[in-house]
Amino acid sequence: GMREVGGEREEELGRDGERKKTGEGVGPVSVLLSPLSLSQIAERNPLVSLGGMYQPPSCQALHHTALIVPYRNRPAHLRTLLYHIHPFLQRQQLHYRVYIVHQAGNSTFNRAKLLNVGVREALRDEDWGCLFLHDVDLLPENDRNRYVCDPRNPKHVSVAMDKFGYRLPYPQYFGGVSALTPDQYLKMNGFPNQYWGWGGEDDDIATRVRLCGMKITRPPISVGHYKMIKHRADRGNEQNPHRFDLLMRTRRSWHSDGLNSLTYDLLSRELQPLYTNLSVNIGEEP
Ligand code: UD2
Ligand code: MN
Repeated sequence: GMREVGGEREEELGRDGERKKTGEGVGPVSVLLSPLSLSQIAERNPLVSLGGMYQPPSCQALHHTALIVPYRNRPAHLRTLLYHIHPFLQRQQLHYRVYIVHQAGNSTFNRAKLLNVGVREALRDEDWGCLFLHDVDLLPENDRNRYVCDPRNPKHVSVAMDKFGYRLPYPQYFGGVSALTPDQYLKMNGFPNQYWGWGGEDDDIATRVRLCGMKITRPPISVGHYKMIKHRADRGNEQNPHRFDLLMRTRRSWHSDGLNSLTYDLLSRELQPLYTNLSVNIGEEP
């Protein structure tokens, strides 16, 4: 997005919505800010293996999804996402792995560049059929929201968030959660690396989709329901004052700025019980 939705305060999500144990077709699910520690969450997910990987034990998964999360300094949100998303993905019987792409250091946050790093690193591990690019603070509320790709077109998934009154804020909106096959991602030269700070990068991505001849698909509003954990603006992710200028140049820049111009230093790759942590130095705004 380009404009901020103002005045959010930090507060707990509502009452405990302890959900049903079994998965099939339960429809809407409720979410809560996780009171559990990482090790308690890991205990509850015994089938998740080191690095945050899962394969259904009694069938051959049809879908192979990498969940990629741009991240810095949101420990409570990360715990809540993991608490919620592991059971959610297991109910879908996917083969999946969770990647946290951690921007090391204090340079201005760069969400889209972190996503590029996550994709490149994830594809070193496996031939993923689907890349799910996911904000840390968004929790899917409906089990019918399948974390698989549309083979024809990039999919924007978080179409109905509580913070926007469960509607799309504007037609080209592409923020939050999206899903692309590696082919779709390569075709658009990945995401822009030049957006430092808050805003604009998602609109650039939506423009790229169009410029390279694809269309954005979306699930029905009732399926693409998400709760965003309320939060303040982060230090180090101030509104990007260049975003409007950058957006006017997308048509000219997308060929040369993206996956083909991506540089970074991978500082570490740690296999945690619930996720693979990629700590990366992505440099700073020139
Ligand atoms: C909106 C979009 C988001 C992105 C952003 C503009 C929604 C739901 N999401 O999010 O996709 O387009 O606007 O850049 O509308 N993060 C950290 N640490 C930080 C800063 C950011 O981990 O210090 C990550 C985290 O995954 C977070 C995401 O970046 O969810 C987006 O940042 P945000 O949540 O502060 O921005 P928001 O909610 O306005
Ligand atoms: Mn957010």
